[in-house]
Amino acid sequence: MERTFIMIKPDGVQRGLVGEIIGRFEAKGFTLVGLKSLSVSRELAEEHYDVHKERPFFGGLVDFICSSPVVAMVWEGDGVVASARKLIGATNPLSAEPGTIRGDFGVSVGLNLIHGSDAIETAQKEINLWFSEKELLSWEPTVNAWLYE
Ligand code: ABT
Ligand code: MG
Repeated sequence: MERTFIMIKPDGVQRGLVGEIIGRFEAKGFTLVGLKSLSVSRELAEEHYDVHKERPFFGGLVDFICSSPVVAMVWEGDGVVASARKLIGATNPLSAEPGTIRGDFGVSVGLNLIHGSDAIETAQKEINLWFSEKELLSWEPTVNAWLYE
């Protein structure tokens, strides 16, 4: 079953949006298989955003992610990687559609509340980076019988 890595960034946690954001993934019908809150080390943040390391915003981005606690999660379900990106909305919250997390709650690119893996391959890499095997569950909620034909 497909899995994706989702992180509520420091601004989402500080603004008290953790419950609201988790609720959207639950309501959609995805399955929570990993969840923890943590203070992110520079090493982890730099590895996570490695693709952006040559960009001018890299240093500030790493500072931001390490600035206060985040909530890291793994969600599972058919097509969850692409669907989660849709629930999250465009990178710039000002152009994100209403009804998406960034569209409903965000106003700036630097503080865009939440991260979601951008492809199945990236998801696998990010899940391995943020979670150990034993922190992840393997289970199927009985409600899934009413979600998938
Ligand atoms: P992430 O889910 O955080 O990876 O965001 P997303 O994939 O939607 O957007 P990308 B392009 O990966 O941006 C990564 C983080 O970098 C921030 N950023 C990006 C800037 O601050 N300035 C910029 O010009 C760009 C392009 C936004 C993302 N994180 N935050 N916060
Ligand atoms: Mg990205």
